[in-house]
Amino acid sequence: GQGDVPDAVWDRIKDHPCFSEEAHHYFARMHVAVAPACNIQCNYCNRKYDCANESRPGVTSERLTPEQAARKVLAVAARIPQLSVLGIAGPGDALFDWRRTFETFRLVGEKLPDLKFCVSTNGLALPDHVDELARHNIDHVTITINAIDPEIAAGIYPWIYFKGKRHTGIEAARILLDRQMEGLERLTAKGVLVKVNSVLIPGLNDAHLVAVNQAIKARGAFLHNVMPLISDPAHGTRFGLDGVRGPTPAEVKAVQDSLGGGAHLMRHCRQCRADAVGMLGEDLSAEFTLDKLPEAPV
Ligand code: CLF
Ligand code: SF4
Repeated sequence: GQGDVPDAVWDRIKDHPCFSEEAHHYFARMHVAVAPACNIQCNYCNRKYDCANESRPGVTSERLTPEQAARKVLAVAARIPQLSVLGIAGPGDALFDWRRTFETFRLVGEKLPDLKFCVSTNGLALPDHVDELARHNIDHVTITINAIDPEIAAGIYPWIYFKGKRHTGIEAARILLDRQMEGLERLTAKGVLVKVNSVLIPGLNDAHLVAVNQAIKARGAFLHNVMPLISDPAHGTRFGLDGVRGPTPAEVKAVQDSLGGGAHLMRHCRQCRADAVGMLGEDLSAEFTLDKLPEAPV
């Protein structure tokens, strides 16, 4: 093992570039942008671009069908031997349009049984898919949890779309937070390794992330990744957060340091786009656009 990580867990993270800082020097991940739709609205999201929870906002990924995505994964795996993980992280929510996500994993799994699968979600639909995630052998899941207090969450999420109905305000926040916690508890009860991403939004949740860290640790989260809000007016309106700036690197570090006793911290996140390909911090996605893929049937 490594540090205070038991050997049995180390075996499950040692080739995952996000779950192990060590692994990111040796292993590559790729994302396929098969999940265009989202079931919530984050105030910091500009829907024209990728899900800002897991991905660098402000870039538009090429939307793929599951078949196109599988072709792309085969092409990348043939060219990048360090590829160890396939993640689905948007551009919307990976579990809202869940059929596309699981069909992609099914197609890829038939050809590349050793590739690890990874999912990132806002958590609203998560409790409905815990068993399906287990069936696809998905051992790594990320939930974006920006708050555990509905009052704070209501300032981050103006609405959610849940069971055919739109909810707003505190009611929406309560439903979302309950579903996130339920999903986290049920995944960790099954032994799945869960990472929690929190977007640090100065003035909104910066002082609150200590409480988030404690709550997720108590429910068995394996890692906590505090990522900065990327605010760039060039990327258009973030409708609820006018005037809110992104934190400085020093502010991010101060919050991370304040979480010392909580869940393990991830400090090497590169806020990848929803179609990223390569080592973390490297992006070869331009080499694998659809027009460049071989037509091989899958
Ligand atoms: Fe992708 Fe996310 Fe899986 Fe990694 S990214 S779905 S856990 S395989 Fe990694 Fe990229 Fe940070 Fe995400 S560096 S944005 S944490
Ligand atoms: Fe945007 Fe992602 Fe939030 Fe959905 S979950 S609104 S895609 S940032």
